[in-house]
Amino acid sequence: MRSTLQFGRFNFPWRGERVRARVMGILNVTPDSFSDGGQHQSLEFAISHAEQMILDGVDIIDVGGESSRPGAPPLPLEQELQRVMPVLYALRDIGPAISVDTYKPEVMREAIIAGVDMINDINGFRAPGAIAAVRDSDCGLCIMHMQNDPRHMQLAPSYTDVVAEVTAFLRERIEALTAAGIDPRRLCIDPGFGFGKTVEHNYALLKATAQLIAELDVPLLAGLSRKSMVGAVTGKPVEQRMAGSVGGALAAVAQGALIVRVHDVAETVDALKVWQAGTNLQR
Ligand code: 7PJ
Repeated sequence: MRSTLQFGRFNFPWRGERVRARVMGILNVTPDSFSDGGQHQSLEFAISHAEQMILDGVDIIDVGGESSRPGAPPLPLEQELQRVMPVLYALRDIGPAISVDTYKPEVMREAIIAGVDMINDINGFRAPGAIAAVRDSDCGLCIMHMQNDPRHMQLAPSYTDVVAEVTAFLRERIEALTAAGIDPRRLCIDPGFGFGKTVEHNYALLKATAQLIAELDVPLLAGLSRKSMVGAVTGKPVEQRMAGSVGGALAAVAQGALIVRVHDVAETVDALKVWQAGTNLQR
């Protein structure tokens, strides 16, 4: 029975007694995430943000150059490389595992050369060349479900049975990756909250966390930090969704999620520590 996620320099047990939920901190290197642009300034900002996340107890730093907010236009390859690569090289040996949030095979290849531990693909490695780009590395692969593309995904999300359809999609992608010779221990899955889903779809999927893990036999990453599904339940705008996001992370972990992808690392780490100390629940 597979029970360890093996990715790059790291191994995370995800089933059995030694399991500890892990925190992936979001590091956006989009121009709107710092004041007035400039390559040097953005690198300094990224490094100091990463250093703070390390103090806060982060396990994985997820570096992303392209905004995948609903309606966002795609970012040209050269710009994505210019934003992301200096940050990946700067952070590679800083301590925690390093992940890159990209769906472009060219960025995947460069990131692997830079030594990242995980490729986090919102497109589930569906781009032509994506599987070939990651196959011969040892990095982890996060397979996310998305209906449609970021520009169109929230226009009219539609499913007959969202849990069944997301499960079938993820199963097909796991099969495509393993058929290419990729070790299944490198894989994790993600239902893709907010990516072509209504609030009802998102909560149906969150409630199905344990079922997804059981059916697909792969560890699960949940990313709902500050998303509209949190706003829908709390009635809070994005800048007031921290506590709601921590609540959602705990809901996912309580149902067996291994990794939670968050903006608020310190608060999530504290919540998980107390959660872990106060429960005998086992995966
Ligand atoms: C996710 C992601 C997510 C994974 C983004 C945002 C939008 N990668 N990248 N899962 N979301 N694996 O953070 O609000 O949910 S970008």
